[in-house]
Amino acid sequence: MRHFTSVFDLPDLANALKMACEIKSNPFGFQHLGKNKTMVLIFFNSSLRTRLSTQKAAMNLGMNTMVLNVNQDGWRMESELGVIMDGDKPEHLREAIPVIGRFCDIIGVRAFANFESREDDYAEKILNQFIQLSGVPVVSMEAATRHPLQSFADLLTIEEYKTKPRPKVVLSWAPHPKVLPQAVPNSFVEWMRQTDYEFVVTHPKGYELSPMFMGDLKVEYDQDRAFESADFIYAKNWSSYTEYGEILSKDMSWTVTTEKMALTDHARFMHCLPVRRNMIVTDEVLDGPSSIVVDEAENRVYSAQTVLKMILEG
Ligand code: SN0
Repeated sequence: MRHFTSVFDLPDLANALKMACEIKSNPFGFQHLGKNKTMVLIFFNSSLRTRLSTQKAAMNLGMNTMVLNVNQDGWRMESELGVIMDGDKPEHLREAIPVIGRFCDIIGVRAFANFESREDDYAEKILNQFIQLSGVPVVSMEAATRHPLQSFADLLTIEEYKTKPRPKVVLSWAPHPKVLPQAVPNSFVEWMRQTDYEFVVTHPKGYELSPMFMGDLKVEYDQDRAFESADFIYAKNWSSYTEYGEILSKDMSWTVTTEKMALTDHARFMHCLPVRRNMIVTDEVLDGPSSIVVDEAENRVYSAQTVLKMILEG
């Protein structure tokens, strides 16, 4: 594997999951792979778990890491071609990317959707420039349309907690005060469709995800029906794809509550974090025994480490 931007970059998902479990039980077993290798992590957007877990994963493999927060400590970067650079952006991605590539062996990039144009976001303009211009392997740490390291950790967590071979997993939209990308739900759908789980997506009308991710998957618009006999509730907010970047609803009747969790089959509650308490989910659910959000976050280390190990092994 050279680059990692989606589930389809993994040569074999079942094998990758097996490797993640092995790494989790023996995290320092492959330290030789990263000796004298450097990973640069570039952030165009904020991060807590992705930054720390990816650095930890690289360090577990014996790598060195360097972090650049582009919009805080770097030069502001232009990404459009053919512009007269007379504004507030002194550096162009076309030089910055190959320069960064000369300083390291792997680049991790976080570049969210910027919601100026759906076409540009869904073309993954920033991520693809890194792939084209850096000369080194590139790992997505959440791009405009996907968050594959998160979904890998989510799948690993479900595998650890499932009590039946074919659990019912529900992705539920929930309200949020701000415009959020579709990357996490897109990716979650993409990874769940690679499993044989019973998988249900529920959201209010107008929040349909891109057909590119949903394929022939049907939406259950009744959240209560979707929750019936579920084993895992994966809550997430996203903004509209069809009315791109719009907030169409803040309907608090979609918040995950103890009453809603009671409709499930003792389901576990999952969220990628950071989570808006008492908007997405009540304190009672998040602080209660069904919540596995911290274990889910811990697994970010092992999903990243599996990916980095596969890249280091070529
Ligand atoms: C990001 C998102 O894609 O939804 C990252 C999740 C891993 N989440 C946010 O930006 C949350 C920001 C907020 O204001 O709650």
